[in-house]
Amino acid sequence: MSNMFDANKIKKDFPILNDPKFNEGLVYLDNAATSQKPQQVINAVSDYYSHHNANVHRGIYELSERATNMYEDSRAKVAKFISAKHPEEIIFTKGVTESINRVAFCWVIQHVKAGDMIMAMESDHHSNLIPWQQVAERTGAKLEVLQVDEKGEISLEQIKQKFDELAGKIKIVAISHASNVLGTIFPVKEICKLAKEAGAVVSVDGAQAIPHMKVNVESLGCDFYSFSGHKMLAPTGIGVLWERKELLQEMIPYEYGGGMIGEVKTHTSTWGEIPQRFEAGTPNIEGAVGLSAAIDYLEGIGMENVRKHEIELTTYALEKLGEIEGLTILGPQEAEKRSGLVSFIIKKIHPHDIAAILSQKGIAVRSGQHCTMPLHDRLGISASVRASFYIYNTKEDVDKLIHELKEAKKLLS
Ligand code: C6P
Repeated sequence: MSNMFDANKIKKDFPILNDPKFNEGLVYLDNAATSQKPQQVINAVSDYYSHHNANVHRGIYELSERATNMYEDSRAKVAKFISAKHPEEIIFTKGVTESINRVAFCWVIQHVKAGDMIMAMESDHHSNLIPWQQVAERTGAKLEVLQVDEKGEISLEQIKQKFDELAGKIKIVAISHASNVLGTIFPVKEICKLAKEAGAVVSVDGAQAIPHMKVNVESLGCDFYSFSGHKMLAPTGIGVLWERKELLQEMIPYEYGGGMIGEVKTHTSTWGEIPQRFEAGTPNIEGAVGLSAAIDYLEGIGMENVRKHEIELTTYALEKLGEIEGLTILGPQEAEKRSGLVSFIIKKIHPHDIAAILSQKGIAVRSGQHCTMPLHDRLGISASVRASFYIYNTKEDVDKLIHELKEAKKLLS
C-alpha cells in the first residue's frame, strides 16, 4: 500500500468522528448505510451556497452560468471517475433507488413483453428486486431469481446454465456489483459477457462497489450502472444513473416539466437534449457540487489504496470475529472476494440487542435485515449484525468492536 495512506490522518478530516460529544470517540461502522463526510465536502457545499448559488440552465447572468458550470463540471468528473465515454451518459438522480427505478420504468418496461424473462438476484437489496417484480407484474414478463450458494457466491456455471436454458427469452439481467449483507463481489464482467451472448442488457447496482474500488463501466461491459453519492462521502440526495449512450435515445423521460423540454405547445411538447431531458425541475445542484468534491477526495487517496485498506481491515476483522465462539460470518471467508463489510450472527442473541449494547459503547453497527428480506429468509435467519468499514476505520476500531462484542456476549448469554 502507498506509504501515503494513513487512516488516522484521514479520520482528522471528518468532523463527526472527532466530535468531543463522543467521549471515547465514535467508532462508525455503518458505512454501507451511509458514509461520513469530510470537511472538504462540507466546505464545497458551503462555498457553493456562500458564493455561487443560482439556478442552472436557466439564467444568462454570470452567477447562473457559474452554477451551471459547476453542475456540469461535476457531471464530467463523474463520467471520468467511472470511465464513461460521454458526460451526457451521466444522469443525476437522488440515489441508486431512483436510478434503478428509472432503468425499470423508463427503459425496460418498454422493451419487455409477456413471456420475456427478467433475471434478478434473490440476495439483492430490495431496491434491486422490487422494481423488477413490478415490471414483471405490469408486463406479464417472468422474474427469474438467481440464488447464491452457501458461501454467498454465485457460480458462473449456474448463470451459464440459466442462459442456455432460457436462451432468447432473457431480456434484462439485474445484478449487484457487491452485496450489502454478504459483502460478495459478484463477477459482473463475466456475467455481462454471458448476457451479451444471450442478447440481454445488464443493469448493475453499484451501491456497495463504487465507494470501495475502481469501477470502469466500459470494461465491465454493462449497459446501466447505478450508485448513490452518500455512500462515497458525498451529501445525501445525489446519485447517478450511467447508461450507454445508444440506449439513452430509447429511454422515456421519468418526469415532465421545466428544464427538460424542446418546444411546448398547449397540447403537445417535445423533449430537450440528453441528459437535460431526464432531469426535469431544479436539480440537486449542491449535491452535485458535493459529489464532485467527494470524488476529488477519493482520487486524492487513490481508489486502489481504498481497496487495499479495506481488504487489510476486512481480513483482520474476519480473523478476529472468527475467534468468537458461537459467531457465524455470512458470505465468503476471503476478504479479496468481499467489499469492506462483514455481517454475522451470534447464537441465541438477537442482533438488535448486540447493536444496542455496542451503541452504548460508541460503536455504530447496523442490525436487522438490511433491506434484504428474501436473503435472510433463505439463510434461515431473522436478522443479522453488520459492521461496514471505510477509509477512516482502523484496526483499533476493529479491536474495540471485538472487545465490546465479547462483553456483550457475556452479558446476553
Ligand atoms: N443500502 C444499507 O444499509 P439508496 O438508499 O437509494 O441510496 O440505496 C439503496 C441501495 C441499493 N442497493 C444496495 C446494494 C444498497 O446497499 C442500498 C442501500 C443501505 O445496506 C441502506 S438500506
